[in-house]
Amino acid sequence: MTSRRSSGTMLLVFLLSTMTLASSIQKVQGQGPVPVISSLAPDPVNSDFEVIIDFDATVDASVFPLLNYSNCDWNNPQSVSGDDSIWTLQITPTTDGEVTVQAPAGIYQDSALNWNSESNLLRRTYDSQGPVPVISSLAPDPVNSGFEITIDFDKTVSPFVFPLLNYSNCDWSNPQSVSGDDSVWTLQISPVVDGEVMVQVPAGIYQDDALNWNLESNLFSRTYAPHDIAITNVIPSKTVVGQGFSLNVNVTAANQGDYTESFNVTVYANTTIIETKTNITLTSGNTTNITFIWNTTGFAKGNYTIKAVANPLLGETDTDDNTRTDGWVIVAMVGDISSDIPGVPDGKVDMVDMYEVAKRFGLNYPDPRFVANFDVDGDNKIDMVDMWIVSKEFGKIDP
Ligand SMILES: [Ca+2]
Ligand SMILES: [Ca+2]
Ligand SMILES: [Ca+2]
Ligand SMILES: [Ca+2]
Repeated sequence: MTSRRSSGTMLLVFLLSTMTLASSIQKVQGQGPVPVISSLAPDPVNSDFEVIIDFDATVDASVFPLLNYSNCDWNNPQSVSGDDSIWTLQITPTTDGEVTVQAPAGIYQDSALNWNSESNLLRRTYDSQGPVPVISSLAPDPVNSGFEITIDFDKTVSPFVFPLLNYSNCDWSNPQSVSGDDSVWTLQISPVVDGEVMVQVPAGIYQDDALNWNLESNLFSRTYAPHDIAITNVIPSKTVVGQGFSLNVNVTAANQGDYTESFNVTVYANTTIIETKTNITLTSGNTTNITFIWNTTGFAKGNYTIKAVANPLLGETDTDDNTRTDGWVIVAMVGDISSDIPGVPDGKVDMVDMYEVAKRFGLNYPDPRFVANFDVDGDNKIDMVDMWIVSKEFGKIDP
């Protein structure tokens, strides 16, 4: 009996403890459903987007007006699970900024009549505006040389955007990122010719984080007004000169820039300076003729190439045209002014040379028949003096 009563007590204890356990399980199962809101939309987002609400229990559409939401409207709830526990909802953001959606606690019950607890807070940043790049420069206007511009793209970009720029009357080079996030860059601009230089970032060449395409930038412009002197002509007055005599080198300089300039011009025979003229003043757009005198005393006989150089101006970028090499002069034995090839000395003073002077005897510059080579002393007259100089040397052969 004792043992039977005893086993009956143990059964009771077992049953009681089982009931207690069942009661505690019942309490866990008695917690309300926990809704979860998610979305496949990127963050930031630039348009309407869909959210998925897993209610964790069957609900009907009457639950939606009870949602908490900010900076948006919702519409079109669609049940996407057979038991109406999972729904989708279209969210239409109102203004740029944070959009939130949340299911509050206590708006529906599960089959055991437990009220739901609140969902997670779904957040998205709504950004509907494309970035607006801004181009600026510290360069003055007008500008007289190459200059730097700064482009604030307002978003991170890579160098691939640069070939997509719109630009006119210039080249660009050397893009450099100057902000840690690659949103601000500098670029070197090299104007081509006088006048307006323009640079613009066109719309639609890069996107922000919300995948909005950029808008076009301001139209950046500068007037390129360069300092630019050029030597446009170098003409020696003769191609043959007796050693020790003089000739003229006529140089034409042009001011192709936009400012009155003062500059120096040097004329060379090969690499030897013939003469430098300083402080030549020339107004914008004008030209001037400058006569240099080359006294050939001390120059070895031979063929000389004539070159004129205008010193580059401060800030001048087109310097190639400051040097012009044009024409040549033979410094020859006095009296040797021609040969079988007219006007080319042959190292002999003979009848050919005499004849060239005699044939033009009495002609004075600027008679079109006047030939400077045969005006031996360079006084612009072919006369007895020239005849005399040649005849005095008659028969000489250059050693
Ligand atoms: Ca030029
Ligand atoms: Ca120049
Ligand atoms: Ca000769
Ligand atoms: Ca003469």
